[in-house]
Amino acid sequence: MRRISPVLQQDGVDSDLISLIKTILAACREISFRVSQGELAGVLGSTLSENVQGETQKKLDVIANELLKEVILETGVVKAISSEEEDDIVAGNPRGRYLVTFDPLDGSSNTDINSLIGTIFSILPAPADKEADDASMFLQPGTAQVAAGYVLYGPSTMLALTTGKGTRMYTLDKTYGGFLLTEDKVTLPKYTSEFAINMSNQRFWQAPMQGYIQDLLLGKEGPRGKNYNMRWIAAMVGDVHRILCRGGIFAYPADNKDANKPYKLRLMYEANPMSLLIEQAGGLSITGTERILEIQPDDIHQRVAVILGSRHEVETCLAYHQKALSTN
Ligand code: FDP
Repeated sequence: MRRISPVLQQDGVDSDLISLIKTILAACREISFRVSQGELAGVLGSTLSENVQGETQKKLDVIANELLKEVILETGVVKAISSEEEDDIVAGNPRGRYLVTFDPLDGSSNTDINSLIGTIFSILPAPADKEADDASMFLQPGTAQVAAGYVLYGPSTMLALTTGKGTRMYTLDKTYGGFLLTEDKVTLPKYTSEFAINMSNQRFWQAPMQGYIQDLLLGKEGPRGKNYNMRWIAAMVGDVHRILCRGGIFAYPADNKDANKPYKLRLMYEANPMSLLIEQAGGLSITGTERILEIQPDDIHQRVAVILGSRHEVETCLAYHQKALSTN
């Protein structure tokens, strides 16, 4: 079985980028250990970082954020980081070549019930002509990502990673402490009969999404002519992992539950890295009107509608949106 470095070297990935990815993964291994300690995490402390010892009464998402921030900034190759857990960006080395964005613990409400959670990360090139504390550096479309991935803390700890040459999966070998390649070429089936959406929001969705899901629910008797199954892990990282494993469609569409917050998921910390992983595995990722990876961000914390997964199913969902636009 292959370790991660030779695989990335074979893909021609820059050595600084390889060491940055490996540093992120070292932090994720530590997070994996902490997560596995569950309720004991705040009592028993760390295996890796001296600095967070003694501060372990904090919640796991705060601990994960601090671990990642600390080790990433220590690499010297990162100009700034942006985290879902931080209001502002944190400056690093002014000459650093990379920017890192991350959601330290996605699906964090699942921590209380010992269910799936994960760390999502995205790496962008750092513009040389801007100061390290200039947040506008991060406002690059998802197509600019040089790497994206997540580490899923489940019954086993798994990494899904892309550097633009397909999506691969690795499994953490806890006996030797490293990630080993377990799926060389993740390929999404084009067709699916499984969907993931929080159905409790149904009445708040816009008409195209209502129509699309209604037709899935009609099953064999409806226009889609087959029965669909539903899954909802309530952690995007878990739902996307299932889709990378066996196909499906995931949607967190716009809703009018709260007029000030029509979208739930974050572009830079969730939608962009997941969209790259999905597209690199042959799937599609859209908002309903546009390709997510082409969105020009205007704020580091902005939120978007997300519809991603098996190509044919996402295209079908898109057709409902386009039809509504053409009849308006
Ligand atoms: P969470 O708020 O628990 O961090 O990041 C947002 C997210 O989880 C996604 O991971 C998940 O898909 C979604 O929200 C869950 O939303 P619901 O609360 O509507 O189920």
